[in-house]
Amino acid sequence: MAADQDHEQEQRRRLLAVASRFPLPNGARFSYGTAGFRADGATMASAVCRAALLAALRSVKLAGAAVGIVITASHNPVRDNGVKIADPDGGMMDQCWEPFADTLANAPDPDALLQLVLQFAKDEGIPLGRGGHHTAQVLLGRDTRPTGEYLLDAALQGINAIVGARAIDMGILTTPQLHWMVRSKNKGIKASESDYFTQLIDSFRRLLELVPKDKGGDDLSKKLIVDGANGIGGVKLEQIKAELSGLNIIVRNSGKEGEGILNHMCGADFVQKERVTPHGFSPDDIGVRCASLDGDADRLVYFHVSSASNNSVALVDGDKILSLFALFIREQLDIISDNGGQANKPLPSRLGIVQTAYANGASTKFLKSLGLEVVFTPTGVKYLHKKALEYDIGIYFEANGHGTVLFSEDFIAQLESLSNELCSRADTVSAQYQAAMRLMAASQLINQAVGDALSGFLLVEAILQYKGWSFQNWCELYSDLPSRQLKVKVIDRTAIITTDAETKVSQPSGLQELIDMEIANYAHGRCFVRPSGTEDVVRVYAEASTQEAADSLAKSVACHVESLLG
Ligand code: NG1
Ligand code: ZN
Repeated sequence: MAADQDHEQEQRRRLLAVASRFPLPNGARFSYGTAGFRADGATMASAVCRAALLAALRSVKLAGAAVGIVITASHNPVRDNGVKIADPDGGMMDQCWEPFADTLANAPDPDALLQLVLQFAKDEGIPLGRGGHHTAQVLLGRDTRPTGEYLLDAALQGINAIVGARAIDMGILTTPQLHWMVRSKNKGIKASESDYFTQLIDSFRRLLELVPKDKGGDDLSKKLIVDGANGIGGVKLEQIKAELSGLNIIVRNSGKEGEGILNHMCGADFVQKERVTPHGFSPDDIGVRCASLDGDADRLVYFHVSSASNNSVALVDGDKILSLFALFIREQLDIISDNGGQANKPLPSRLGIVQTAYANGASTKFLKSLGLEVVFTPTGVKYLHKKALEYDIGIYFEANGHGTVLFSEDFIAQLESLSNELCSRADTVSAQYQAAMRLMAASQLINQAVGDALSGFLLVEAILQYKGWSFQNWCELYSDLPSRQLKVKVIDRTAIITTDAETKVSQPSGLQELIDMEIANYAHGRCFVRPSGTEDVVRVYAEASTQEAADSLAKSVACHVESLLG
C-alpha cells in the first residue's frame, strides 16, 4: 500500500516536472492533423514531449505493446518539424485518442497537464504509477532534420514521465521503417533495421526470379535514377543498392553533407506539384527512368525528363503507381483462378481500390474500366489505410505518392495452403504456382504498416520487368486530366466543413452553390475545396479538359473562398 502511494507520488512529481521543463510556447496552439503535430521545429519541444507522453500512456493502456513515435515533417521545409504516433499494428494512432492529444498538447500549465493526464487515465482505465517493471515501451525514430536531436530529447523526457515506461531510440530512419519496426516487434518478428533490409532485398530477388524468361529487359530498362530529396530515403538506399541485383541505381540529392537542402527544389512533393525536374537532373537524363522520394521516404513518384526546354517532366504519380499495382495483382488473381482450365476451388479474394478526391479522374475511370471496386475516403492515410483493411487485398494511394497494398492474414494463409498443395503435386512450374508465389513475394516486399517509398519503388521495378514494360508503356495506361491545386490563406480554415469524402462543402452555406456554378462552365470540370490538415491554408483542387480551363476553374473558386472567408 505504502509502495503504491510512493509510486503515485512519483508519477505526479514526474508529470509536473516534465510539464514545467517543456512549457507551451506563448500563443502556440497545436492540432493533431492529417499527420500529427507540425510547426516550426524550434517551437515543437512541448508538443513532441507531450505526444511522447501520450504514446507511453497508449502503450500502458494496450498492455505494454510497443507504440511508435516519429519525429519528422515529411515533405515540408527543413526548418519545420513534427511528430506522429504509430499504433501497435504499425498504422497511425487510433483517431479516438486525437481529441486528447490536442487537449494535452495545449495544456496551459503543469497543474492543468497533471489533472488532464490523471483524469484521462481514470476514464480510460489506464493503470498509472506502477513501478518496478516495464509497463510501456515506445520506439522512437527521427528524420535528418537539424532539430531532430533536440526534439528526440524532449520525446525521451515525455516517455520517462510515465513510471515504468521504456524508450527505445531506433535512430535516424525513414518514417515507414519505424512503422514497420513497431508492427514487427508486436508480431514477435525480428524488427531491426537489418531485418527490414533483408526482407526488402530477399522478396525483391524472389519477384525477379519469377519474371518470365522472355521479359526482363535491356540495360537501360534496369537503370533508375532516384531523387532522395536530400533526406533519409537517399541515405538508406545508398546503403542497400549494391544488394539489389537486377537494378542499376544512381542516387541524386542523396542527403550527404553539403549536397543540398532537404526537400528544397527536389523530392516527391516538389516534382508532383511543380511538374519540373528536381535539382541535380538535366537533359542528359532524357530517356532514363527517374523516381523521387520525399524527405522521410513515405512518398514516391516517377518521372521522365522531357525533351522540352522548360525543365518539365512526364509525371507518373501515386494514381498511376496504384494502377500498375492493381493491374499486376488482378492479373495474378486471374491466373490463379483460371488454373489452366482445370476446375479448382477459386481463391476467395475481394480486391479493393481506395482513393481520395485528389485522385485524377482519369485514373478512377481506368480502374473502373478494369471492373475493379473503387472507393473514396477523406484525405490522410489514416482513412485510406483503414478502408483498405476491409478487403482481402486493399490497394490505396494518394495522388501525391503515399500508398501501399494490404494483404489480409486470411488471404495469405490461403495462398500458402494453395502453394503447399501445388508443391506437394510437384507442380511448381505451373502458371498458377508462380502467380501465387508472386503475390506472396509482393506481400513480403510492400510495407504492410504504411506507405513506403523504398519498398514501393522495388515493387514497381519488379512489375515493370515482369511485364517487360518501358516507362512509356506505363505512362500510356491512361492520360491524366489536366488539374490545378491552389492554396488560399484565410482567417479561420476550420470554417470550412466538408462531406462526401470531402467532395462537397456543407459550410459556410452558399459556397457549394458557387463552386457548382463555376464547374458548370467547364467540360469535364470537377472542383472541391477543403481545409488542409497540415498547413494553415484552404486547398482548392480543379480538373478540366484543358490546362487553361483547370487553372481558371481553380482560380475562380479560390476567389470565392477568399471573398467568403479571407
Ligand atoms: P493536407 O495538408 O491535409 O492536405 C497533406 C496531403 C495529404 C497527406 C498529408 C500528410 C495533399 C493534397 N495533401 O495533407 O495527402 O499526405 O499532407 O503528409 O497532398
Ligand atoms: Zn512523407
